[in-house]
Amino acid sequence: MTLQALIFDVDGTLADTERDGHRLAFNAAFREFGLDWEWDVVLYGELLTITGGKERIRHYVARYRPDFVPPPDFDELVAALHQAKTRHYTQLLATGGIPLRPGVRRLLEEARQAGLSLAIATTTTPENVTALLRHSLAPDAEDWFEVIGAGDIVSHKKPAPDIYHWVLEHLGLDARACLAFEDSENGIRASLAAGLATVVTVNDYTRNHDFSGAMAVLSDLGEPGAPFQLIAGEAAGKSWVDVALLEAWHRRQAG
Ligand code: XBP
Ligand code: MG
Repeated sequence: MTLQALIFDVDGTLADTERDGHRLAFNAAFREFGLDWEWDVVLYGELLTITGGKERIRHYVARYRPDFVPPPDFDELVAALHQAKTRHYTQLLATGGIPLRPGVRRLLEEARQAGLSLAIATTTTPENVTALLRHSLAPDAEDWFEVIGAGDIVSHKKPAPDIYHWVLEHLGLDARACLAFEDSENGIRASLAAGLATVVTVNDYTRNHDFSGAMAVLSDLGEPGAPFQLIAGEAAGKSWVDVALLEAWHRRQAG
């Protein structure tokens, strides 16, 4: 089976959006609502084990704020907080706040030229994906992706495989014709459970995660003149990820 599509996670994979993006937007929303909640860099790393912003807020209240008595309309409060967070986050992206990770633009462009389909599988809110693609990749970048699976369209977020199943179904492809790109343990658990060979690029929040089962674990996708570091797996002697390396990985996975 030939390689036909690449499926990308967003947060932490396309761009380092968590520490100086989502985290700041959550804090801005809390301030806007007069709450004294402040997620510092270390605490946010712990909170990232819970995927999804609304789920993360609920987890924080349950685990870290025993003093907070949830009002009867807590569900609405969480929804409103999360809407404000999305507004702050997309505003930050609109000012060009967050660049793509090394090699991402180059690989996406090369893959398109090679005729591979591109897709996205993420737990983040659809507006966040659109804003990142538009402002950090290209004004028309949404059109580069055949399928964008995001947020609440599935009821179980990563590490459940549901979002990957949804994307594969909409691509009309078997998992064996695709490669996934992830940055976190929850992410690779989801992609592997959907039967996808997965390439991992780590970041500061995820470098100590368990990436058992990954095709390769890299510092980043690398660029000519700025090689990746190979953390686990095999990379055919290459120092940046290109379509030829993806095809080699894909052949190896097919056995
Ligand atoms: C990472 C996440 C997201 C974001 C916040 O998603 O867990 O929840 O931190 O997004 P992925 P929302 O790596 O799968 O893209 O607040 O919009 O839920
Ligand atoms: Mg991620």
